[in-house]
Amino acid sequence: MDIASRPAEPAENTQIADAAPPPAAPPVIRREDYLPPAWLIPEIALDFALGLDETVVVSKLSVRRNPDGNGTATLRLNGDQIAPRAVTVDGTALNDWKLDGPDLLIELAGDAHEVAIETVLNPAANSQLMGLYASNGMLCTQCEAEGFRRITFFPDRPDVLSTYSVRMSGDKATFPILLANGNCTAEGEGEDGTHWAEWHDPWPKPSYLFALVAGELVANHATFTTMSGRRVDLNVWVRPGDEGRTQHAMDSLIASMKWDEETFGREYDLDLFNIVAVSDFNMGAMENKGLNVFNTRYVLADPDTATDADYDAVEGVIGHEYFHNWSGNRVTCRDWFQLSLKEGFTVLRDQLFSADMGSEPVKRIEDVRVLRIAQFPEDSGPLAHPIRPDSYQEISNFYTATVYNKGAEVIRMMRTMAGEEAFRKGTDLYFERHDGTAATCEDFVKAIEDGTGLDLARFRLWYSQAGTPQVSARLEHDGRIARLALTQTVPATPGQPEKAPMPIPLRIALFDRDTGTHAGEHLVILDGDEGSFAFEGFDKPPVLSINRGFSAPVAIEMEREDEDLVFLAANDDDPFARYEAMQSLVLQHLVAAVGGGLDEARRASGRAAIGRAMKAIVTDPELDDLMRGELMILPAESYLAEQLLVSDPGVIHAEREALKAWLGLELADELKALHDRISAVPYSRDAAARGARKLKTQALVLIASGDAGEGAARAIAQYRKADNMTDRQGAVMVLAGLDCPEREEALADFLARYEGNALVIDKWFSLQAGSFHPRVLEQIHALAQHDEFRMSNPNRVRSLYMAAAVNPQAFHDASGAGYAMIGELIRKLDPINPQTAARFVPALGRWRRVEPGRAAMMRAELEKIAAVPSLSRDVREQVTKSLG
Ligand code: 0A1
Ligand code: ZN
Repeated sequence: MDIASRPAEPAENTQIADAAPPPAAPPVIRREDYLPPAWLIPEIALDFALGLDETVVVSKLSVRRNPDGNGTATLRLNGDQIAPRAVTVDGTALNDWKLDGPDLLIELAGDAHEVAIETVLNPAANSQLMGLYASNGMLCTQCEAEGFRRITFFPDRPDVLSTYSVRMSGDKATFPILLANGNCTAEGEGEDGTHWAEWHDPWPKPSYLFALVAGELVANHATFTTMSGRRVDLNVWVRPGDEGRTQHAMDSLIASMKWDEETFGREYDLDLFNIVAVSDFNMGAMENKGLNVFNTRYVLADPDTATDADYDAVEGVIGHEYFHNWSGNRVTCRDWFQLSLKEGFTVLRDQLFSADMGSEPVKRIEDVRVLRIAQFPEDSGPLAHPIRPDSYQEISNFYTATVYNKGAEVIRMMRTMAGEEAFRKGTDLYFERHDGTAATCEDFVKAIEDGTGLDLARFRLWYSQAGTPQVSARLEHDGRIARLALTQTVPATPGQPEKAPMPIPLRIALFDRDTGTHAGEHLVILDGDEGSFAFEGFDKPPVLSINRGFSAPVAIEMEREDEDLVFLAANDDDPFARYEAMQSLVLQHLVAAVGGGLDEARRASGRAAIGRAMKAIVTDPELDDLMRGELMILPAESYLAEQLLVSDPGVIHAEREALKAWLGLELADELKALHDRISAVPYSRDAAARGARKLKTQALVLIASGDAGEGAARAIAQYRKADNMTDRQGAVMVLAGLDCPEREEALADFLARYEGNALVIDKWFSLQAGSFHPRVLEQIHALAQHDEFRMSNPNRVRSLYMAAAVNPQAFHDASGAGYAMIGELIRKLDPINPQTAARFVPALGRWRRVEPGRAAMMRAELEKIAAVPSLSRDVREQVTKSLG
């Protein structure tokens, strides 16, 4: 594609770019440059005089020379947008401290000193939501990864572990509840309506796990008795009025604590565990020691306001944060390059937990879908990085699907190769060896190697190489032997042009076409560029079921007859493989259609095969409805785009929508019968009723695709009759995409009904921004002007703009207006909240994989962002890499 021949940029941008000197590139931090800290801080005492507009912080550090450090006399304390108001060393005021950029440098003569520093903060003005900030009248902190340095000067790196004592005081009416890590050791009344509390955390921790919360909060309280008989007080703290929506979070916490004891032998280690829900939060939640801070989204749930998917997300995130107490807190990371050490492992743990709490196959399918939608594109784009990156400019940009979800897949492969029991030996050894320390990914692999007996020498490549391996498979039949030939290639990624082959564990089975059964599953490990595996005892060519359970995070390439895929979709005893067969069947058809390679006859036969398979799924009496719902989901447009080097998102969208419409008409009777049957199932939280609800909306989507009138009539009926959010949201989702009067009725009612409920208003925004309505872009622009829209609240920004950025119809509008909208958002949001702004860049960054006309417009938007001189480090890194 010839980008140079594009029309010139608008004049104003050229002027900005010409007038200002090019912005300095942020420094690159490299993994290979790691050095142990020169100074350690075994203890820290923090005193906070709290106020929303002014909080004074006095920090007292016991500073000790690190015998393993480089011996320098200079103590470097990181800072970020703070200034020292006073500094003392061993009680004497210091006047000759130096600032090096944002950092404070203090020269120390001996090996042990007491350093005290005073800083003043304005939490109400902290729109980045990092460090200490005000949210909805309360104060809270977010320190991971580098937020602590926005509170006080400190060696803000995860390998400096300290014991924290915290005192806080403030107006009792404004801050009736005062919380920090660990246990409350004393509290009392002060003068003029103030009060104070002291907290002590006996477990040494890095600064990123520090937390403080102060405000008007109410608790759902319970207790948990650990396996060794210790009683733990549990609280879920929320704003008054929200307490009725906390029981599911509490139940999930108790279930997590029990599960971690039973599954990983991990016991909780404090007498108190607090969870606080805040409405302004950049991410999902944070595992601060003994004081988890959560986005309200992952705490509050009741049937009237939360969907079944929301319930599952609450359970998963509560589990995730709780599991961090061991995989993250007791054993933390040596440096941020090791982030996947805690995140990959903890995601695996939360996935296994959720699988045990609900349906294992359905959970596996959901996890793979997320990986394919979020991680595969990352791995094949300009921001691709290994699960253990080698360098970064802004660490916030590395909280990615690669580090989290691919990280979990990599550990899952070790578990698959070792078996559950041996894997547990490995994790026990890991916790035992590294408890109380800051460890590396290498430490983890070594412990698994030693504990399981596996040889993971080559497997370590999964930590250092980016890119999704492509495995091509061929099955040959000769005499009584079936021979599986496999080859792998790992695609080149930025900075990694050459790749070595990696060990890929593939669970496979060979099915007899006549009986629909197989003689047992095999685990084959493709360890080199090529491998050949022979299986005896087949008189006829068997049907291959490969990468069962998605045993490896790879893309399988294989020419398959439609009839084999229809066979597997109907017969495979591995539920994931059944889903996969259905996905492949549809994918194969749509890829051919998008590529223009289908004549009418092949289009008709392809559709007929899909229709047959779908009909079998819709009507199979053996299937439970939760699983049926999974099997009915068509591959996402972004996953379809992944199959092609360069694609036209407009054609992908049109072809996929056309297939949905065809299915809706072809299976109209079956779908209507299904919708009628499941509409009669009463609300309950059991699996059968949840399955029915999931299916209700799936059926509705296809019915509406085939016949908009029938869809609208059924959707509004479902909306009016709904006694829960799953049904209500599903109906609004379908209506939001239709041009009909019922749409306006439902949207207006939904808004009025949930006035004042921020999480549900978020849904109202995202349902509209995510719709395939013909005028969706216009609607999004209008929503941005709505009274309820707030640029300062990340949940609201995401509900409108992330929904738009992942909506192919809005984002890839042929006019380029979708790209311009996201570009403008990034420029406007960056000065307010750079972390959230940077999360929108990857959507534009995929321009190389898009047809030339749109690609030029996407690139132009990135250039326009790059021309802003005051860009944050977060956005600058992402934009530069995306253009590079
Ligand atoms: N460790 C958290 C994720 C997290 C990271 C950074 C944050 O800063 C805004 C917040 C949360 C987790 O994995 O849950
Ligand atoms: Zn995490």
